[in-house]
Amino acid sequence: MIDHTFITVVAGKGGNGAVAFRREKYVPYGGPSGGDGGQGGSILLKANSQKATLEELTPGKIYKASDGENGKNKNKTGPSGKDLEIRVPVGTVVDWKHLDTGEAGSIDLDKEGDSLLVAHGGQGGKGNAHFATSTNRAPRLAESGEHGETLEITLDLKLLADVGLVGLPNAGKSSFLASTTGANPKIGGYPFTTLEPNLGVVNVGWGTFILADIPGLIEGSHGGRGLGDQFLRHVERTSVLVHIIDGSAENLTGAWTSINTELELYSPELLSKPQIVFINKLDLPEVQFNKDQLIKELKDLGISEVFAGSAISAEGLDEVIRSSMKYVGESRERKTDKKPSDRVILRPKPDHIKPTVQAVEAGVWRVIHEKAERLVGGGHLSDMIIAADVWRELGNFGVVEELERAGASSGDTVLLGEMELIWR
Ligand SMILES: Nc1nc2c(ncn2[C@@H]2O[C@H](COP(=O)(O)OP(=O)(O)OP(=O)(O)O)[C@@H](O)[C@H]2O)c(=O)[nH]1
Ligand SMILES: [Mg+2]
Repeated sequence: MIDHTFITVVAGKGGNGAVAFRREKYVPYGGPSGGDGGQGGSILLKANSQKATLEELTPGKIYKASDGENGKNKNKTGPSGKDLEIRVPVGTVVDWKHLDTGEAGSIDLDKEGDSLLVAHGGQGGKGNAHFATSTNRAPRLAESGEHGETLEITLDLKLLADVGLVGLPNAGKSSFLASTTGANPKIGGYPFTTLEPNLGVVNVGWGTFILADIPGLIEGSHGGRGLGDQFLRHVERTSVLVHIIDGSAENLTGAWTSINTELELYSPELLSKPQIVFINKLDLPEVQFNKDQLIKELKDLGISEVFAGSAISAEGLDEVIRSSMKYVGESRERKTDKKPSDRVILRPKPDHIKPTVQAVEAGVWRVIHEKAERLVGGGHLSDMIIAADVWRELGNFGVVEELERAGASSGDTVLLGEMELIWR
C-alpha cells in the first residue's frame, strides 16, 4: 500500500523596496532612506516520526507562506514573511515541478528531522537608498519584491508497518485487519487465503499506526515451506507483533510455540520484539466456555499480555489496539530521542535567467527579465531622472547588451513589464 497525495506550494512574495528621504532639521533635502522589502516566507517539508500517514495533506490543496512586508522609511527593512513548515512521515518521497521554470526533481526524506526547503520565498525589493550615485543623490527608484516560487508537489509514502500480525493459517489475521482498519483483505474459511501482505491504518484517539497482515506461518516456514517466509521481512521493522491464535483450535500452547519457533529460526530479533497474544473467535460458545483456562495456559508460558476476543464481533479488539499503540508510541519516542538530523536540504533556486529580447514590430522591442521588470515596477518612469537610473541598472543586468545584439537603434521603443522606455 502506498500513501499518496499532491499539493501546490506557494512561497511568500518579497516586500517592495521603499522610496523615502531623510528629514533633518537643518538639511533641506536629506539622502535617500527607503528601506528594503522583507524576504517572503519559504516552504519546508520536514520528516517527522510522529506522523504515520499523509492523510493530513488534502489532495489538491494550496499551501502558502506569508509575504514579506514593504520597506519602511529611515532605512528600515520590512519584516520577513513567516516560513511554513509542513510535517510529513519519515520515508516520504517528494517529487516537485517548478511552475515557472518547469524544472523537476525528487528527494527521499528518510531521516528524522531532515527538511527540504522546497519553495523559496521571494527576495525583498531594494529601497531607494541602494540607487544613490554621485550624480543622482536623490534617486526615486526602488525595486518591487520578487514573487515566491510556486511548485506542484506529489508525495508518496512507502508505508512501513508499525504492528505485525502473525499466526497460523486460518487464525483470523485478515479478519482482525478488516475489523480494525479500512482495509478489505480476502478472508476465507480455509488456510492460506492470504497470499500477499495487506496493510491498513489504525486510528487510536489522536494517533495512527500501520498494521500489517501477512500469510499464515506453518512449521518450516522459516526454511521456505508455505509462503510465510517471503513476507516475514514485512514484520521485521515493526515495533510489536500481535500473535493471533484460533481459540477453537485443539492445542493453543502448541500453536503459540510453533509460531515462535518459526520466528526465531527466521530471525532471533523477531522473537525479541514485544508480543501481544490475542485468542480469537471468542464468539464461538466453546471458546467462551474455555476462555479463562486458555488465558491461564498461555500466561503460564510467561506471556504477559494475553487478550481474548473476536475479530468478527469486534469484542476485545480495543484492548489489543491500545496496548499495541503503547509499544508503537514508545518505539517512536526512542526514535525521536535519537538526535534528529535537523539538516535542511535546499532545493536549488534557479539563477536569474539572462534577459531575452523579442522584436515586437519594427522599432519596438520587448525585454523579458524578471529582475529588470521588478525594477521598473517600483518606480515612476515619467520622471526623466528615474529613467536614467533605470538604464544604468538595466546595463548591469545585461539588458543593454542584449538590445544592442538584437539590433535596437536610437529612438526605438523598449517594452519592459508594463513600462515603455525610449532607447537612447
Ligand atoms: N467465529 C469466528 N470466526 C472467525 C473469527 N475471525 C475469523 N474467523 C473465520 O476464520 C476464517 C479464517 O479467517 P482469516 O481472517 O481469513 O484468517 P487468516 O489468519 O487471515 O488466514 P490465512 O490468511 O490463511 O493465514 C474465516 O472463515 C473467518 O470468517 C472470529 O472472531 N470468530
Ligand atoms: Mg489472511
